[in-house]
Amino acid sequence: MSGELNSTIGAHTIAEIRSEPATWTACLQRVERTGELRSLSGRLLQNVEWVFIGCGSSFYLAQAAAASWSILTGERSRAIPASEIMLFPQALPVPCQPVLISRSGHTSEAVDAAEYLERTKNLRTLAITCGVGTPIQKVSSHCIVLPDADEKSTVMTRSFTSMLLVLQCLAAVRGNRGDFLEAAGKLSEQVSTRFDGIHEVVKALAQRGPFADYVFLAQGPFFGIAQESMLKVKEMSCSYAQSFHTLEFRHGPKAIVSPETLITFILSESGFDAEVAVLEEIKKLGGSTLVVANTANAAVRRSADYLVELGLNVPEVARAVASVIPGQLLGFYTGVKKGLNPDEPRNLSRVVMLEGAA
Ligand code: F1P
Repeated sequence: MSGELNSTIGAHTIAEIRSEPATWTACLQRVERTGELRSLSGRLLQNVEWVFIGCGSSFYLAQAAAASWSILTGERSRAIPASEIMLFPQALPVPCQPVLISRSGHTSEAVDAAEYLERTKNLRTLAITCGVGTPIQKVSSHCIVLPDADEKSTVMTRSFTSMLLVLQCLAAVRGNRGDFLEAAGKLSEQVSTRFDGIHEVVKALAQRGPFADYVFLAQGPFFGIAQESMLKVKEMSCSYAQSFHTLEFRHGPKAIVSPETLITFILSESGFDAEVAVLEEIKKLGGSTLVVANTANAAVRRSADYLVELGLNVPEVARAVASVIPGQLLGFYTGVKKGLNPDEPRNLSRVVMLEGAA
């Protein structure tokens, strides 16, 4: 029956979403045991721009990682889709420190980009992946492998948050942000205790849908999180979904606001007042709203039709991984409501290999 979850529909995906906090712990324990973040931090380039590269979810992860990198280290950074490296190589800042992100380690655009950077540009790349012994590991000079975060599902959930958290920890090591590292260790427990509350709000919201259009808004390190939330809803529920920087939404996109549009605000603390002003404006225009905030105030409560309050006692940038869970659950439960199986998204495969790739 549409909207009801039987034991097989989406079983892998929901289990992988639920396992996120435990997976973060497993990944952090692994890199702690190997000491690789410390050894890598010293071996990677200084005084150059860091370029985070990926495809799909891994590109949105790159966006969140690049913003986090600059915040935690003070170093310059940007995110580029792997295809751009091949099609517009002149847009790449050289020298730079490239970081390739790929859950599978097989995506041909990512592997080709790594090969090009190593061989043609003579740059030593760092890769992060969940697969063991994959092509990207063979091509890249350095590689962080997180097998605990690998998934059976086509859509990325725990692999996204785990790879992002580990890259943030690498940034924290490099930027001497002991406070971040301490907080990262506490995140799993804090999110575990709040998971059921988040789940309840999002499941109830999905039951009210589906909406004609889903919009995700955020700024700074949360923009990549809005992008990934948008992708989760598209992939798992075949819905029309978009994302924008929150204040950019005023510059044209707000024309689409209506009760049939669900607008999700992922609020930061740094930009809280300015972002809440957009929320209030959109509510007045008649949009349906979901707010994901660490702590809500009266204005947020007035304008949020649905509210997820994370209540995490960690630095702002460490909340990024928790902030994507509502979008993952929204994609999942909207797909189920529409009679789809989120484990088998339409037209998608787990790995994208371009024709002619090995
Ligand atoms: C990730 C990705 C996913 C997407 C799709 C194909 O590739 O592009 O984002 O959901 O199913 O794969 P990668 O991280 O394995 O390179």
